[in-house]
Amino acid sequence: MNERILAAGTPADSGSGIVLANFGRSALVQCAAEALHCGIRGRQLRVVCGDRVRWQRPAPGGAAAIQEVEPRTNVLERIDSRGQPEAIAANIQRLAVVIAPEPKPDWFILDRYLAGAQLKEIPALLILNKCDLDVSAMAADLMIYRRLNIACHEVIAKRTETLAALRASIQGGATMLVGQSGVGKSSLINALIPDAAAQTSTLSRDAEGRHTTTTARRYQLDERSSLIDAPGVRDFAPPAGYDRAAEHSFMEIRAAGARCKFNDCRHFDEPHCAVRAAVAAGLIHERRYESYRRLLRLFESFTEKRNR
Ligand SMILES: Nc1nc2c(ncn2[C@@H]2O[C@H](COP(=O)(O)OP(=O)(O)OP(=O)(O)O)[C@@H](O)[C@H]2O)c(=O)[nH]1
Ligand SMILES: [Mg+2]
Ligand SMILES: [Zn+2]
Repeated sequence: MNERILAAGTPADSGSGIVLANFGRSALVQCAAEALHCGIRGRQLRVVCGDRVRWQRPAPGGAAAIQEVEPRTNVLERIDSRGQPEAIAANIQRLAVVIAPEPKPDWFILDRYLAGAQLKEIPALLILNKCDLDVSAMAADLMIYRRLNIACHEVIAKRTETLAALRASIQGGATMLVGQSGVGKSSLINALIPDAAAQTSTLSRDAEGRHTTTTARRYQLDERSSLIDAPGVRDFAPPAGYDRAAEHSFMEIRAAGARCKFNDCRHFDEPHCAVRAAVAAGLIHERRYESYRRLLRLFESFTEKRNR
């Protein structure tokens, strides 16, 4: 927080704060009670939502610029089109993947978000929003995640009385809401934080005039807790980063994989593969196995490109 007490009308010349939103070469930084627009020093320095930063005014009364980013406890990353990791948000306590009956769920996106969290050891939970609509078609798929011990909160954003258990589970630290566009991430944040709309400056409207979120944005829930609203996605994949990342992304495949005959088994067509045996026996769900195969193929395609 801001070390200097601000005398009325005199802007402090340095301080620290948390990045609320990043706009490329500038960012909105929460410092004590005020949100400050800051530039970013140099060309190398990159900041993301949730970063703790120090800022300074190079000239007295001039524009503030972020000088350095404090070490991150973790960072959620996605893979870009060249296979490089791109940071989305930092210092996250938990990742909440929001799904809804409408838009129709893409379970592979859900699996890849869970994979991204698993790779960074960030605890994950599911939020099934829009339970005022017919959710019966989702029951079988949701059972897969319940069996993996991933909590799933069934809510209706517009009815705050449905949000009590969810609210209790996001106490302490930052919870990042991710998922397809239109599932209701921003609606949930507005319901959980009544003054979130007042904190908002990054909502934009698309061609049909709908509000849609364009950059990750952090909101204060209470003294100890915050929520990060993320833009909706058409696709998401975590970066590989290290050997066997695909296997490490799927907890049940990693567990079964320990019993494969070969240490370097990819669980594709190798003989005596315990993972394929578990899929055949119905112990690992086929769709999760397919998610694993797709992610492994994606990682391998980037490795092949690099080695070419
Ligand atoms: N029926 C119903 N509609 C909801 C509920 N929650 C949100 N909606 C509607 O779903 C639409 C999308 O909501 P948003 O909160 O903008 O969704 P989002 O996930 O933030 O979307 P992006 O910012 O594009 O990623 C809006 O028209 C909301 O009114 C709900 O619980 N039930
Ligand atoms: Mg939104
Ligand atoms: Zn195997």
